[in-house]
Amino acid sequence: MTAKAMKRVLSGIQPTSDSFHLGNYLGAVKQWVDLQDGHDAFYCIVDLHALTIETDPAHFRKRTLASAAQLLALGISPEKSTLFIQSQVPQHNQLGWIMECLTGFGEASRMTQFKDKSSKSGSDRAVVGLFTYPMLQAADILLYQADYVPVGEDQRQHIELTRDLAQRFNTKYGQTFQIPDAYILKTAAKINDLQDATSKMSKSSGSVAGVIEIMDTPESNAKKIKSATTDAGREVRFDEKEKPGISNLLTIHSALSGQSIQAIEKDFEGKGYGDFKSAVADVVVEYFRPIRARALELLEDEANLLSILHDGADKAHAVASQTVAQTYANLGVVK
Ligand code: ATP
Ligand code: LTN
Repeated sequence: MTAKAMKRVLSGIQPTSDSFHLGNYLGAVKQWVDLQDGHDAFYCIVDLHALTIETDPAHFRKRTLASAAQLLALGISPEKSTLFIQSQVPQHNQLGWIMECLTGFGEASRMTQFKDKSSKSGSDRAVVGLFTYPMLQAADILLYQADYVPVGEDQRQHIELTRDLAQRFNTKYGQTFQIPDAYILKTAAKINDLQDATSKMSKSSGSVAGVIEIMDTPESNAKKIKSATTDAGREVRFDEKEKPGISNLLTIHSALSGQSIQAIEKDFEGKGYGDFKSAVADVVVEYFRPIRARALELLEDEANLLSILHDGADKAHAVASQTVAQTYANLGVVK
């Protein structure tokens, strides 16, 4: 199938930590890898979005490159997908501004991610970039005329806003943007914290022991799984209400081993939590061992990594510059 005949997919991930965690992979990146086949896929490391959180420059650079290396090691193929760094395509900022001029103040104030994040840092300390974050995200998507945006449920509201903005622009200034659909898999695993199985695994949760990082050593990850809090009783059974800890581990095992939850429950009939946790640790460690090694290898050869990203940025630029040119023309911007 030619790129033209394929539906276009776009998604982004923030380079806000040294390593992606298991939730990022099973909830997001795994879908990206699957969608590469049969779609014209654009995947973006959204470093400008990550600037809404204060970081030091050395960390920022390292994390951006580490994100790229991990995406490649996890299976994003530069032959199939366009993988690039957002800041290398300045059209994101250009269209971001247009989106800001189209968004109502009240509309932006209703974004729940903004409300959550700004209340966490205290509204006096929150930066304006956090408020305009969804408009930059809308630009990321609309620049590429994306048909589908694979994201987690938490991003649904931002995709709705993006659709509203695209429709508003098209109505006022003439057909310019494809209206994108959120692509949210019900079956995409939501992974919880190993120490607190009722809250999601998250880089900002603060609980280091509850988060499985892809770039962490096999020993450390095995230890974390073996010390995961489990529940009352001894039966390995999927029951999110009564047994959130065991259910979370069953979800992880099943997603990585490809075995059904029922089959795993059956394997552990009559065995205790200890045996089960050792088996989950093995599955996780063996799954990520070659991926971590590949990511470290990619990071060793920075010139090669940068060349992949520059090629991606060139391809992205070709599409994005056309969209901005059309947008400016429709707005009556003098050329
Ligand atoms: P933060 O803690 O800063 O909110 P995060 O760890 O939640 O960060 P994001 O960068 O917000 O990660 O998310 C990247 C992608 O990973 C999103 O598509 C999100 O839906 C997905 N994701 C994040 N955490 C999980 C999780 N625990 N389970 C499933 N998917 C997740
Ligand atoms: N806001 C998203 C990251 C993101 C994104 C995008 C996702 C930025 N731009 C464009 C999809 C499409 C997040 O926090 N996960």
